[in-house]
Amino acid sequence: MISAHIDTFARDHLPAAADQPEFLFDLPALRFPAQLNCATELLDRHVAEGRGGRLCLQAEGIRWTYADLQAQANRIANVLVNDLGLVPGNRVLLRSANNPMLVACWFAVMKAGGIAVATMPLLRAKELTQMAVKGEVTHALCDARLAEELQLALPACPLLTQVSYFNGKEAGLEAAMARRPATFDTVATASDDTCILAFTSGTTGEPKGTMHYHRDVMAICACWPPHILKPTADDIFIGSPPLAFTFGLGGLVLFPMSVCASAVLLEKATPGDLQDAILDHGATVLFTAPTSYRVMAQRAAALRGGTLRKCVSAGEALPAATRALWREVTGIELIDGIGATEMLHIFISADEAHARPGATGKAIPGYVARVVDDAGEPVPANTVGKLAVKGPTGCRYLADARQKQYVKNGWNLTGDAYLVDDDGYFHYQSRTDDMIISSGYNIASPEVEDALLLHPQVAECGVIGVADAERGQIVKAYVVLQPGAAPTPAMVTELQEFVKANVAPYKYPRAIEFRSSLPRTETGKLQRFRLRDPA
Ligand code: 3UK
Repeated sequence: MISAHIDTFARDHLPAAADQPEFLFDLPALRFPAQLNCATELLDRHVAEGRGGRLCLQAEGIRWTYADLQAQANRIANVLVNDLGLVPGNRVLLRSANNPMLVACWFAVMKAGGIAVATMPLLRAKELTQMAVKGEVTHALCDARLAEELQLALPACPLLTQVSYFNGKEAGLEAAMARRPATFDTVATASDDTCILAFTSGTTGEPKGTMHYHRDVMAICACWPPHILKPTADDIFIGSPPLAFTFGLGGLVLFPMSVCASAVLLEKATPGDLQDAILDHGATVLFTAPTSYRVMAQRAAALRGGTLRKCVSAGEALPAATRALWREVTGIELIDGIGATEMLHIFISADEAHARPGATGKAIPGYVARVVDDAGEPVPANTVGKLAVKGPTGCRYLADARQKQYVKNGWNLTGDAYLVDDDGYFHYQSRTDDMIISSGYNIASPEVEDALLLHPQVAECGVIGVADAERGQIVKAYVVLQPGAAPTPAMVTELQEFVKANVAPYKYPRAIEFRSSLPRTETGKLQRFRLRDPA
């Protein structure tokens, strides 16, 4: 395949062939041509085939058609190439809340043959520096309102010399765009040219950069959406995950655009904001995290019988209690799916008709999954082991020794403990390092959390193992109560008895501490390690 990359950094730092996962392209939709640019497929094609007038993106005060987005992306691509000296293969850091300009910048990078390094708005200078240095980032496009942390990072990023700001009071990127034409010849990249360097939201350690090709972007559009989500061109997508989190990029940009639908982008997407925006825009497809569904459920009766028809949960295990609550309040069965930055998007899921409480689902078309022991051998049904998966996408860490931990014998090992039931459904247990061992019993943190969440006074909770002289570890729960509930010793006893009545009594939390909030990543994941070690 003929790479369009002049800057060969990505290709030079791919994991060795032997350390890469096996890739599967069994579905007809996964037979990609040698030359492929995802911007041609997701954006240019719609305009070329006469769909340029269709609505693409909405945000506060903004309505862009596909033709509008293409024109913006083309102007930015011209600025990148002609003003900022970008050559194909260069890495471009993107820093913004979810808004149409961020999407235009992302497509501009794709069109120019660059590699997008999208970063979460809440990241600080230290993390931005780590990513820019590791990715040898040369360019940055940044929302002016988030300039401060990037500017603090720049002195430590000698290669990052070309920075342009948008959405600011001063004429930055927009002024440069106005001087450039709205046409641009999308670079003819190879289908295996890297176009995304996505850093894992990781709960510990140095961030890992995962590399994804143009064909990987199209592969995720060909697998989960048509088989599980089944969207139409009239759907209006909405959600909370940042576009720097591949859950958000897929759910709010790639998937809607793959069917010529539209998306509503929210810079702030608390559960309350989300609910208001769903009603205001008549949104039909919602992407958010399990905790957000739980909080939204309190007011979500207003959504019943409305426009919303599909609700997707990912990022963390979906408690059966949250699935039941959402269905009771809204009448909608949640679509759960496990994805990972390494895999780009969801690989095990179930549509509404096949949803089972407590199970994530089955491997989606295009992927295969199994549960293995420490030697990599499949374990029998109903036995807990490590989740192993293969498909058209997979883990390629940028120059990282941890590649050998994630990929073994061609399988991607996600770090999750799972079991498969007699019907082939995959049941999440915990992260493999979140198993609590107390008096010789294996106890999965999420199982205890699920049991606590069934109690009406529990808003949120996090369960960890703490060292104990007698039992090795004991189960400790951090609990956020619903507004108005009292954090009393009587409540501790009540919650303990409640758990004992719902799961095997040895799993009950011997210690309970009340908190006003729990530590979470920007992607909504509970940071159990911060409960274990607050420093
Ligand atoms: C956990 C889940 C149980 C699991 C992601 C959808 O979360 C995403 O990517 P990350 O790299 O984290 C991956 C890890 O998160 N997880 C995610 N979804 C579920 N656990 N049930 C789920 N439904 O530990 C996994 O290994 O941040 C999710 C799409 C794209 C993504 N990047």
